[in-house]
Amino acid sequence: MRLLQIVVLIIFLSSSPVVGQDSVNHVIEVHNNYFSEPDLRINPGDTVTFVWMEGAAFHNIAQVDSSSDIEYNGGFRSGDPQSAPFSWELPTDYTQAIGIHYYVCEPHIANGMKGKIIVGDVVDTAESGTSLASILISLAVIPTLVRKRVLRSSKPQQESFQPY
Ligand SMILES: [Cu+2]
Repeated sequence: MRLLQIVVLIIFLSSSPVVGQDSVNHVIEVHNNYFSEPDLRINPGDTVTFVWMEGAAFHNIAQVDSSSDIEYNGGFRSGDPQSAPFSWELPTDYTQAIGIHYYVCEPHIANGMKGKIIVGDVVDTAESGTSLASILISLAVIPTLVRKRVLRSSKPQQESFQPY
């Protein structure tokens, strides 16, 4: 009977919802020919709302395949270009999809009006220059750490001897 109670308790605990981090509501301001957060990193489950700021005219958000792409090829799109006041929330399909989502403003991509939303703990290849450097540094440090540990573990155990 005691065992049954324990099993029931374990099942109850494992089925109770895990308390994760609170989701964050991000706002990307749409200005004339730029986005306020062109490199936004979010956690899956956060929300992203684009808000057309006062005076912002004739903009939209259209997903593209890469940072250098300029043409919508399916995916999310806010619709035809709009002027303030207007807002558009990125569908949850995308805010929960781990990866890098690139987008442009179709009328103003020639002016460089574009951005990206990085969902989750994804390494952005465009930033891999710094990442590569940090990997190389870690690789250089590891042998030193290993050597220290080996030396420490091969020392005689007399350190633990405590004479009274
Ligand atoms: Cu625009």
